[in-house]
Amino acid sequence: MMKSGYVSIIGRPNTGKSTLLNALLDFKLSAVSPKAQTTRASIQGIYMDDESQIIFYDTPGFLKTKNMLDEWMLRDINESIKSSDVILFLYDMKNYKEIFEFQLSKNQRPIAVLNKTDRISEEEAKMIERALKERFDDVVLISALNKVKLDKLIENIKKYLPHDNLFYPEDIITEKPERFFVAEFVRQAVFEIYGEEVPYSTGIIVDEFTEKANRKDYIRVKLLVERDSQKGILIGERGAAIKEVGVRSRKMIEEFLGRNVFLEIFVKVEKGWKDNKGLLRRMWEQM
Ligand SMILES: Nc1nc2c(ncn2[C@@H]2O[C@H](COP(=O)(O)OP(=O)(O)OP(=O)(O)O)[C@@H](O)[C@H]2O)c(=O)[nH]1
Ligand SMILES: [Mg+2]
Repeated sequence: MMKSGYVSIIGRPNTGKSTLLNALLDFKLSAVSPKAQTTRASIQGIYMDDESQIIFYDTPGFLKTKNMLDEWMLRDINESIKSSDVILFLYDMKNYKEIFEFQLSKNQRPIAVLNKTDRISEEEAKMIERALKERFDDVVLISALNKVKLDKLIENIKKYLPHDNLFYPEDIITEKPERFFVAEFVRQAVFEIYGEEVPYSTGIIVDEFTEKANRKDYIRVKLLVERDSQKGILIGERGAAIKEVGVRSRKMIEEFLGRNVFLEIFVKVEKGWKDNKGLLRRMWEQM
């Protein structure tokens, strides 16, 4: 009988949650970058094999909240947890001692997942595994980047899938709207191209996404920054930097959609957008 269930991937920024989702789906769905807090909203990805359908949520890495954007992200994490049957607590070698404060109900199963095992020795891995086993019944050691032991993780999750019906058609990989992925890939490009500060100050709004018969889709994206200086950095000398954002994100968007698009990107200074309810709502609506 087919089994199914919902699984949240929870953890500190940069522990590899989005890398894990992409690896499990064998599809680039979620933005990945070496910088912390790349993911801003939960991303749903649907895994399917002969025995099961697993709906994964990749969530934003959680930190202390400093503004309304952070609070909305935390709310998003909690929403994902609430609707999940299994919670993967993703650790790396730096933060495995940490105890997360999320409350689970008694029919929700936690699984501790140590990621990035390719970066540590076997002895270190064993030591961390023992430490995690004191707090968790289920501990799995993986490398999301190298796709090592993901089958073991899936096996472990399958023990706890509670439902015996399928929630989604077999060939679907996500239910998120295409708009969402446009924003996601533009953000990935912004994280790739700029230094430490600017990516965190940049908000992304997909202003327009129109499909055109016999022509390329038209997509207009607005990048919000907090200060004029950031606008200057985003645009770059003679517009070179923003052009690069366009080139890279268009490539990812086209790969995802499987068709060509016409992408225009604008930059606007919007002081305090991270605390602006109307703008945050617009960002969340595209999700
Ligand atoms: N060596 C190694 N690096 C990894 C592994 N998994 C992820 N990474 C790297 O860790 C960095 C962060 O990965 P992400 O997947 O963006 O991490 P995240 O947890 O989604 O981060 P946020 O969205 O910011 O919370 C990237 O540079 C990844 O390539 C792994 O198994 N081994
Ligand atoms: Mg992420």
